[in-house]
Amino acid sequence: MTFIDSKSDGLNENDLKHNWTTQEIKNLLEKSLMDLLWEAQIIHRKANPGYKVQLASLLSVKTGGCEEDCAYCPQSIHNASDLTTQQGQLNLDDVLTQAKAAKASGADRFCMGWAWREIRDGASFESMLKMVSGVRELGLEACVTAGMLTNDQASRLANAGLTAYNHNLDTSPEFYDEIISTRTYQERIETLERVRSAGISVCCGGIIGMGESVKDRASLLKVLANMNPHPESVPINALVAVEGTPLDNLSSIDPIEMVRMVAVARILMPFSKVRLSAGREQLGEEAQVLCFLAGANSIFYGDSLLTTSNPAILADRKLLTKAGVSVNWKLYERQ
Ligand code: SAM
Ligand code: DTB
Ligand code: SF4
Repeated sequence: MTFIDSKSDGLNENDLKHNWTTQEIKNLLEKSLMDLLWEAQIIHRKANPGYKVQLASLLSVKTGGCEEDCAYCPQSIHNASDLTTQQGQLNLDDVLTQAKAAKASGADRFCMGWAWREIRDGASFESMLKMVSGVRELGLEACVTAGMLTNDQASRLANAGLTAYNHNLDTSPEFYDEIISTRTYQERIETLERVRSAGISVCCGGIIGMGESVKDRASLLKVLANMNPHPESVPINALVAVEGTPLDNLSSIDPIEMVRMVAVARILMPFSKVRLSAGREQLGEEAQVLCFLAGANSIFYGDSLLTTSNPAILADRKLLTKAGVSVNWKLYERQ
């Protein structure tokens, strides 16, 4: 049973369920696509009236040279794709210049990434805090993704005004060892708890297309949906298979798999921002529109993700206009 049986016109937090089973979620993932989309639509329109899509821009502040061995990631020193020699670490001015440009293009969230296993105290962390407050002063939401953190670091980030911390679980607990060996699922969960305790919004999602089964996808969604409260933001990435990573020979997923994943995330977590994240270039316009129908209400916006490319800003504006979803158009008009 899902919220489709709800008698009220709207949905409220009391309607949310946090005791999903893997089988219930797998059944949703395998449901007839037409029925799944209909169910996701009903929930999306009840929970998030008005069809708004948030535009979030991404910037890699520290690229490559990461000690973790995530099989999908071009920034790991364990992968032949490591980008260490190509890029350094951006300074405060560089970052704020990019944040201003993102705002001028219409983004209202600015996400900054550091290819670290964990945050360490010192000059780079002090600089991160200044970047967070600088981005907030521009009137943008600020999100950071930088690996594991301590309680003290989480509270300092909260004090600097950080809106959200991104820390993905990536896949199911059962499949995790196939993808990463240098950290545990439990360590990821503990970081997420520290973020939550510091009063920072949680951004946590995963990647599909890494060779996982439908049951693994269901199991990942179970962990996310059974969190109470739900992560405020749930990025759904399709693997970008980068040459030199152990997953570089995997073929792209069927775009409909992405539509299904988004729809089920929407059904399970009605009020969360479901972010259609990496892999949009491989999806094509029609599948992206289906993802919006399925309840995706944010995209990464800007010509690049962290190290790989993303659809061009102009192409995205056209697509969003064509789909008739609303974004913060006033910012566009100001340009
Ligand atoms: N090092 C930090 C961490 O892992 O939390 C932050 C940066 S890391 C690049 C952020 C997220 O990007 C990862 O958790 C993963 O979900 C996503 N990601 C990285 N490489 C990807 C790829 N090739 N395709 C899809 N998503 C990817
Ligand atoms: C997320 O879930 N996806 C974004 C953001 N959070 C940090 C990162 C995608 C990275 C894709 C590969 C790259 O560009 O390096
Ligand atoms: Fe890449 Fe983050 Fe894994 Fe490092 S921890 S290899 S940056 S995904």
